[in-house]
Amino acid sequence: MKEEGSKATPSVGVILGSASDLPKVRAVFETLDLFGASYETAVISAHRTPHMLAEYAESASRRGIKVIIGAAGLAAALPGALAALVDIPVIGLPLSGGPVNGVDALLSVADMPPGVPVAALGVDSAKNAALLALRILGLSDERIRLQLEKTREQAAKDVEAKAKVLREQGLPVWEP
Ligand code: RP5
Repeated sequence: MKEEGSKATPSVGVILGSASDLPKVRAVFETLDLFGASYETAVISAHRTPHMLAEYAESASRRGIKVIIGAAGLAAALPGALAALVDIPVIGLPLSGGPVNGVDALLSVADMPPGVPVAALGVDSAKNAALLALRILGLSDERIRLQLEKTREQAAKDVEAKAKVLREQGLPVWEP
């Protein structure tokens, strides 16, 4: 095993089942960056590199990674296999592609046996995967919690601003 050195442990592990998943996972990195959350990433396949997966699970637990996002397509065993080996919260991000376009990945991530929980996201819901990870970090990080609060408030304002179009179209808009 390679020496991991004295680098500070990042908060989030973002694990991709394949390098080909990167375009669909990009929003995870962008969202974590927006919040200044620290993360590390790797390509680890539950089926093709199972030993590396076990090694990563052990390393993440030992170093104190706080939450893991596992993103994979097809028969997406990655998040579940990680969850089987750690007590860290694991977020499963099923990815589209293949003959049934992500339904296989969605079911593989969602239908975990009792005792091995994975927080299953929607297909390609990369932004939500990051936001859920941030909410977990926000439990013990006041800066992130406050930034999440602001983001939620801004989202409400954005909806209101966009809804103006109904009034502009002369429609009878209900007001609270
Ligand atoms: C899954 O198989 C990966 O997560 C990816 O979505 C899919 C195809 O992988 P590649 O053949 O492109 O490496 O395990």
